[in-house]
Amino acid sequence: MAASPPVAPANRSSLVLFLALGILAAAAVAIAAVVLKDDRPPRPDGMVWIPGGEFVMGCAESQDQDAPPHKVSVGGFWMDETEVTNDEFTKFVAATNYVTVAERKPYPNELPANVPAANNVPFSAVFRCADCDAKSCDEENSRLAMANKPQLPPPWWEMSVGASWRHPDGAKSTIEGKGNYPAVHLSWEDAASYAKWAGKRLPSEAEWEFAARGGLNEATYAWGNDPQGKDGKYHANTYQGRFPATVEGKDGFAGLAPVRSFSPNGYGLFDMSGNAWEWVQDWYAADYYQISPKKNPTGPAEGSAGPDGKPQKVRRGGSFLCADEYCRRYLPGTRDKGATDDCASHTGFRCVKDAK
Ligand SMILES: [Ca+2]
Repeated sequence: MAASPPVAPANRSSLVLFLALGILAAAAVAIAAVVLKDDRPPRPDGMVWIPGGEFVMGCAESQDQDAPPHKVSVGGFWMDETEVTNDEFTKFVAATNYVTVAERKPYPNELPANVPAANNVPFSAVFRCADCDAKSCDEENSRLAMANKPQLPPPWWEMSVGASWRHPDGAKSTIEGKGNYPAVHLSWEDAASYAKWAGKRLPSEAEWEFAARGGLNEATYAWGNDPQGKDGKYHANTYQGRFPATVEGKDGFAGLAPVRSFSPNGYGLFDMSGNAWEWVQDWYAADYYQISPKKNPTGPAEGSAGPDGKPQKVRRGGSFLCADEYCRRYLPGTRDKGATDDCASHTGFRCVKDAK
C-alpha cells in the first residue's frame, strides 16, 4: 500500500501563512471588543439616550411661572422617542384591564347633593369651537379675577360624555387607523400607572426640558431661533390661524398628528414641541423657579391648588392648540399644570428610564 505523499514545501508555507493570518484576525477582534466596550445596557426599544448636563431652565420672554431662567443640571437617562401612542396604550390596557380616569364615573362613591344621578357619567374635555372668541373669554375672566370670583373655563372645551383615549373626538369617534397617534385624554394618574407597568417613570420637569432643548442651550425654540413657519418651514404641530375659531393647518395638521410627523430634535426626540401636552413627575408651584435647587430638581413637596382646589402637577411642551397670538407654550422653557385627574383631547405623556 502506498504511503501518503509528504506535504509539499510550498503547501507547508501556505499553511503557516494561513495560521498567522487567523491569529492576527482573532487578535484584532479581541482588541476591537475592548476598545468599543460600552458599559451602558442595550438601548431599550423606542428610547434614546439623553446625556444629561447643565442648562438654563425657564423662558426668557416670560415674567411669571416660567421665570426666572436659572442654571440647572440633570444626570443622563433614557427617554421615549415619541409621545406614548394609541398602539402602546392599547397594549397596557390589554395587559392590565386598566380603566382611565376619563372612562370612570366622576363620583364613584358619593354624589354631591347638587349633582343629579343622571349626570354621574364619564366624560372628558374635547376641543370644539364654532364661534368662540378668545378675547372676550379673557376679558370676562379678567373681570371675574378682579372681583375675586372663580373664572370660567374657556368656551372651546366641551365636557364631552364618552370622550376618552378610545374616543378622542367624542363618544362616536374611534382610534381605528390611528395607532401611531399620541394617546390623549390621559390624566397624570393614568400616565403614572402606565409608566409603572412599563418599568419606566415620568420625567422630572428639569429632565423633560433638558431633553426638549436637544442640546441647543438657551435657544428660543426646540429647533433653534427661527420662528415656526419662517420661509414656510414648520418644525412642530401647533395652531396656525385665528385661535380658537379659524384653524388654517399650515403645518399640515388641523388637529393631532401621527408621532414622527416632524423632524426630531438634537437628541432624536419627536414632538417635544406641540402635538400633545406631556405630563411630568413634578408637583406645580408658580414660584418654584425662584427657589429650585441647581442639581436634579424634582419640584416642590406639594402642588399648589388649581381652580377646583386640587393640587396640580406640571405638564410640558404645548399642543396642536398652541397659537403664537394666544399661547406660546410650545416653547421648551414654558409650563402648564393641571390636577392629577385632569384629562383633555390635547394631553398625553411620554416616559423615561434610568440607566442601571
Ligand atoms: Ca408633545
